[in-house]
Amino acid sequence: MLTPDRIVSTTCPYCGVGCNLRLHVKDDFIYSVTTPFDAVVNKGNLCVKGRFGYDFIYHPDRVTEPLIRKTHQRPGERTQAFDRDAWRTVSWDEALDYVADRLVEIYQRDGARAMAVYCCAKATNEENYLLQKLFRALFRTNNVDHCTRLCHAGSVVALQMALGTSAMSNTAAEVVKSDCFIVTGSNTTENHPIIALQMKDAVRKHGAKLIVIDPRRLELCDFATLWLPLKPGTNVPVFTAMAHVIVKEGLVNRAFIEARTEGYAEFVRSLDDFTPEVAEAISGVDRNLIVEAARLYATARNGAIYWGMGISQFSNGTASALGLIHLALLTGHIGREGTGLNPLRGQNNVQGASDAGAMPFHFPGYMPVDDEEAAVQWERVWNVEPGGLDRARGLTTTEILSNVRPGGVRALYIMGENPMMTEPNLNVTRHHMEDLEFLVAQDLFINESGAYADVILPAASWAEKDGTFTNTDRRVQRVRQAIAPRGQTRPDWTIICDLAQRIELRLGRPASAGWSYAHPQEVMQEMASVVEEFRGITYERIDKVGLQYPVFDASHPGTPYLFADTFPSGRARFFPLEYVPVAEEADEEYPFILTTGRLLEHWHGGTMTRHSQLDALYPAPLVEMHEIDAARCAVKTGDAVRVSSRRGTVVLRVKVSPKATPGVVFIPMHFVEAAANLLTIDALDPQAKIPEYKACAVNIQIASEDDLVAPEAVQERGRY
Ligand SMILES: Nc1nc2c(c(=O)[nH]1)N[C@H]1C(S)=C(S)[C@@H](COP(=O)(O)OP(=O)(O)OC[C@H]3O[C@@H](n4cnc5c(=O)[nH]c(N)nc54)[C@H](O)[C@@H]3O)O[C@H]1N2
Ligand SMILES: Nc1nc2c(c(=O)[nH]1)N[C@H]1C(S)=C(S)[C@@H](COP(=O)(O)OP(=O)(O)OC[C@H]3O[C@@H](n4cnc5c(=O)[nH]c(N)nc54)[C@H](O)[C@@H]3O)O[C@H]1N2
Ligand code: SF4
Ligand SMILES: [Mo]
Repeated sequence: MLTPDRIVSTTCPYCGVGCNLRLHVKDDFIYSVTTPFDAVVNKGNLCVKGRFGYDFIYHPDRVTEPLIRKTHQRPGERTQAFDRDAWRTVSWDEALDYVADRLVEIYQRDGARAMAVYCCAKATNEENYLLQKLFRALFRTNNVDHCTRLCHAGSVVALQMALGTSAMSNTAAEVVKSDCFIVTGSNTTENHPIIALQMKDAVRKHGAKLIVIDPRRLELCDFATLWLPLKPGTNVPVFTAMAHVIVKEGLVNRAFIEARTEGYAEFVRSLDDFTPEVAEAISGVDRNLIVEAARLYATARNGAIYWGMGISQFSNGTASALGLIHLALLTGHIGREGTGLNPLRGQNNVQGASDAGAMPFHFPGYMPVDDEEAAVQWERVWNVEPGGLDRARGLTTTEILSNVRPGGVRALYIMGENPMMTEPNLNVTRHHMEDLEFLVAQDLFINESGAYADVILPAASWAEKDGTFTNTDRRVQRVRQAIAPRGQTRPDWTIICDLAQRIELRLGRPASAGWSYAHPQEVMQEMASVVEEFRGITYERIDKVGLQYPVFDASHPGTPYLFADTFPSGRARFFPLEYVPVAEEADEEYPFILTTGRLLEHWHGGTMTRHSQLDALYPAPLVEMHEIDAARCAVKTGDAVRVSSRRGTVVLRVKVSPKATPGVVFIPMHFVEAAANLLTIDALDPQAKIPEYKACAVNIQIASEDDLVAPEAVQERGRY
């Protein structure tokens, strides 16, 4: 057995569960990862990514020096460059001076609306706080967003409308206190594996009843009392028919509705159209299953709802989430242990990046940008003259790219995101990227988006820096440096502060003390000085165990579940819903519905996991099909097929899968050699602006082996 030089306690960089990791380090090298049995979130368990997926930090493709593109790229002429010969290695001073010069030049010429930034749900709270501060305080723009827009935006808008706040209401581990819980639009086993373990415990050891509502036959169906296999995009009629049953059969919690909600009478009138029969006709789910599910959830002592992307990633995503919220409000299954409305947050720090203000409508702490009092408070803290901060809402992630044009967005700064893999309809996204005047990518690798950049700023990974992440149940946890940053890489927060000082100088603003922090701890203190919910969070208090915000003062113990007595909006609100179908239905020409999503072993655009030993576990993309559909296309497992939508084409192999339902095929989003987002549609939810990743129409044709491409070939071609 190797004796480690040190064992460093930190938080997993992958998903929102936020498992504790112990990194075993010898000679500045991480050689093993463990976790203790008493770790509060994960109790000795880790999934394959947390245990084995850290080795991307040592991959030879990692960028370890600042790079500037050799050729000057004009708008419309931008190309992808993965080949290092296309880049010049430069010093940090040269790189940061160049970035500051170009950003300031564009800002002084075209103003605040030309500037935009993508923050990063992989980076720390402190780093996201600083990056939004830079763009708000120095470039006076609210064009600040991040991948939350592509993720739970529909849930966030719905929860804000109905309850006045948007985070998960309860702690995931409380599922063992539920006697009935619904899991819908969440492939929890693969995407929140440790929470899935707790869900299985709830069923097996605590006798809870599980209802799965999902078009695919997920692993959790093996544990479920009921599985409702609905057609993609038909959440609203299914959930609203459940509400119909609950009201009609008198299973509502009258006392709760009267004391804590509004809009009930009008909502009840709107239910007439949503009978189980109507829902069956639209969704394909047997009406009896809908009735049974409604009864099971409504008559539980403690009922809980967990959901994921199968709710929010639709052009009717906000309505879908409202449909779930109504179920909790009708039954009063909220405000107690083992109940609640629980959108499972995806990235390790998407909750934290949102809290820290990486969003176009909100300052840190969800203080609205158009609220005068909020703006004044931040002006004071950020050394901005009165009236200096922009009071208008900024552009969202999806709108930032679609507004790239003369007179619109000209400069984009991306810290750790990969739109050229993760935004919908990549053949259009590509043109927006090409049309930028200036692009900076701050990342661990040159990913598919960074390949378009003028400058690459090499960032230190989570194992090479200090800070905090906030997990899905609002727990703020420490991230600790275990090893020295590789090569010249630097933690994001130091890059941002260094750049901000150079920008201040060029803007002719007096150099302020606002950008010199000795440690991320001071950044957290600055944020907590304004945001009440964080006021009681200090690095000292979260040294061993994280705290769940709100933490109002130094002695406040944190908040495992919300809404015990009241909602932030006072009363919670019902909203009568309409059913709006998905933008593109299957037809003769495109007879299958494509749904996209994730695999246990991989992460989004693959930048981290495909540079890890995890890649060997699932090395190539597969399209999952039901056996009936495979027979219809005359293909079997292993055959190459061409999958096409109205927007693009990919070639990959077939996997006939017991998870698939007839008529619906599944392609994971992780593989550049068959990028699922070449096919997806860019229809947006009108309120949340989230794209419809979960349904578009495709056709499937037999392809030849020669049509399959390797990931390296895609990069060499510079196109996909
Ligand atoms: N291994 C791994 N884990 C991850 C990630 C990763 O990339 N890899 N990403 C993280 C992130 S950022 C996120 S947001 C989460 C996402 O976690 P999930 O929400 O579990 O993600 P998806 O794989 O997109 O699965 C969505 C589910 O919705 C179902 N679905 C599709 N259409 C409908 C519908 O109309 N109605 C209903 N009710 N369900 C539908 C799909 O069948 C699927 O089971 O995962 C996080 N965890
Ligand atoms: N078809 C389809 N598309 C989808 C989805 C879907 O279900 N289907 N889901 C959507 C969802 S829910 C999400 S959340 C988005 C995710 O979309 P993105 O956020 O664009 O995807 P990631 O691949 O997670 O990008 C993270 C990047 O951060 C870098 N990185 C990691 N750690 C650090 C760090 O500490 N500092 C810096 N600077 N960089 C770092 C990684 O190398 C990587 O390049 O994708 C969306 N796109
Ligand atoms: S469940 Fe999520 S946080 Fe836990 S080890 Fe796996 S990826 Fe990391
Ligand atoms: Mo996400």
